[in-house]
Amino acid sequence: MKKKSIDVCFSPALFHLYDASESIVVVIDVLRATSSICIAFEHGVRSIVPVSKVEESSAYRAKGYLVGAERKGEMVEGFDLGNSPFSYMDPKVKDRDIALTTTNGTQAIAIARNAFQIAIGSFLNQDALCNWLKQQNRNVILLCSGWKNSFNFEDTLFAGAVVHKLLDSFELTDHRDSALAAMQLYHLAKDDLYGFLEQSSHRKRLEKLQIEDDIVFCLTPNQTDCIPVMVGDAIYNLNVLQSM
Ligand code: 3SL
Repeated sequence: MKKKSIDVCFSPALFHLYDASESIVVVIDVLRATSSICIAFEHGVRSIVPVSKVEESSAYRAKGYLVGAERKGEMVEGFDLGNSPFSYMDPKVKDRDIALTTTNGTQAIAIARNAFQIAIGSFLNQDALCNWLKQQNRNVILLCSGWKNSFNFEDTLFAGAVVHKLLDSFELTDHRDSALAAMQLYHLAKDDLYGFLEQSSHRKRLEKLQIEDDIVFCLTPNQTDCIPVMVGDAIYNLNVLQSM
């Protein structure tokens, strides 16, 4: 049987170049939206509705949702949750539905809406995600959220880690070098991801907010087996869906 392909999109602005209609798109925002989403499900969240605007998230409160909003790396005043994975390690999130907006991650999810399926990836669910992707018999596009439509290192490094892990089971697309580039970058960085990111824009941005702990945590692989997937307008934990 012909192998399925794996490809990397460095930025939401490039996503129109990809045909996602028959592919699984893995949305990646390592620092920090997709890491927080993975860890939220690990702590028992029922669903997360990703929305683009702060006001949209706020409107969900009336429907009984917890509401989350991040802008400029900080929780927006008046919301229940921001974008730190640690804020989702709280019994108050268990069994709750959450509406969430973040600067880049939730926008990237919106851009991927024409995909056959959307999954959420981060170092935190790396192996569970890769094992699941191997079983799907679908082309895979790894969509890096980047920063305001520009390339960033951390999302590309995770995309590279996934390409590296799936190389035996998938083939690289032959008309683009992004998957190869992501994997080669990952090989340069893999022994010290935190150190490799020292000069990176988002590490510096988050360090100004004194949240180095978030960065270290988000770069630590395999802290959950949750595979968040989009069903309709919301993200659910696939493991829970499959056990129903
Ligand atoms: O861009 C995003 O979606 C956020 O993850 C950015 S931040 O890490 O909360 O600053």
